[in-house]
Amino acid sequence: MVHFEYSVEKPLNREPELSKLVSNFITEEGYDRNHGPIPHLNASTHRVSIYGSVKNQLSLSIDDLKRLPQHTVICALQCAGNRRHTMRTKLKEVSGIDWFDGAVMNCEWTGPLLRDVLLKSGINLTKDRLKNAHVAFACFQTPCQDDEWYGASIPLSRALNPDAEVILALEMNGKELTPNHGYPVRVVTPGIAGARSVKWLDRITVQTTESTNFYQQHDYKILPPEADCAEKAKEYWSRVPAIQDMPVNSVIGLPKPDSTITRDTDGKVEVRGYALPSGEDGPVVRVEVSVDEGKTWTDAELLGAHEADAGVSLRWAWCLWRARVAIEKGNNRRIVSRATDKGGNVQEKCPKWNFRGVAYNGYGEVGGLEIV
Ligand SMILES: Nc1nc2c(c(=O)[nH]1)N[C@H]1C(S)=C(S)[C@@H](COP(=O)(O)O)O[C@H]1N2
Ligand SMILES: [Mo]
Repeated sequence: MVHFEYSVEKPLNREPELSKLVSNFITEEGYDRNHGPIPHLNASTHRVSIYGSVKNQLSLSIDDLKRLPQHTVICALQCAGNRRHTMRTKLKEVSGIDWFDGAVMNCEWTGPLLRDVLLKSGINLTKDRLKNAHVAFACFQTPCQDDEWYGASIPLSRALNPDAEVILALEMNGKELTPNHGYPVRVVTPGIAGARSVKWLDRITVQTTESTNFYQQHDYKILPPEADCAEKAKEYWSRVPAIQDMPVNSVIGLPKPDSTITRDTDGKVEVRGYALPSGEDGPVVRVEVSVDEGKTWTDAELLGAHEADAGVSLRWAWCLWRARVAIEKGNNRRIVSRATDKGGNVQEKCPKWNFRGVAYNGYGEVGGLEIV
């Protein structure tokens, strides 16, 4: 069930209900994040050009992309603004859409590796320029709220690394992309903020600098706390790096906040959620839950075993988890969670405030529980 009715007129931004989101390893109904209207493109005429510091410029049709070796990756795609609501309410007001914890989806994406497309073009850069080069993605199909087009870039070295599994996705969960999610082709950058996974992709450019687009230069950056208003932020945009890798994170999806929970006969309640690794450091290896604000922790069961048994790499995926924790009866009880990934990154209690409220990864939390 996909709603297109308002999607073509104004940016569609919405997230699914959290308890539903954490009930399936593969997300069928994910969030939508758009900085402009949603174009409905014709796959038979659409082309992606490969441009910039390449040996041969290319213009590839969707059929050309389908003829390249196809690669499938399961990865979480997360908006850098995910959990902004928590930063806003816990720390201080921030600027941006009031995302709760559902601006993330875990999907199976299929398409050619960006690496293969770049190698087909050939990179035309000397070794020393290669090091800091970027590969930029552009969509010119619709104007955005803050720029005439949508664009982003990632380090070229990441795109050329076969292990990084950056792909030009033609399919999501075994079906062609929907218009909302970038039909007929979008970039998928595992481990990297969703803002770089450009939808309705028109052009790929190998270049020695980052994308000049507004959303790379003046948004999606973790500004220092001194930059506490739009005016002060101005002097920081050019000095602060664009967000690439997302930080380790976990969120509690069940029980729901402000709900009444009946304990099992052993005095325990079930807690469920998702956890995300940091950038390239996945998978998540541990999730812990605490009913006493982090004084003591109980290990959660990680629910990825089935996928891992099936030989699926969980390096870029989220991890769904479940714990049964002993908790005393009472009002206004709170439960928190924290994740650790394979790289040893441990979720912190609370990150520093930043003006745009991006990359919030404080402990997962649920409050206002009445335990009976
Ligand atoms: N062309 C284009 N690509 C885009 C965007 C956009 O507005 N236009 N939004 C970006 C952002 S900020 C995110 S978080 C993801 C959201 O992808 P989704 O709408 O498929 O969930 O797409 C990215 N790619
Ligand atoms: Mo985003």
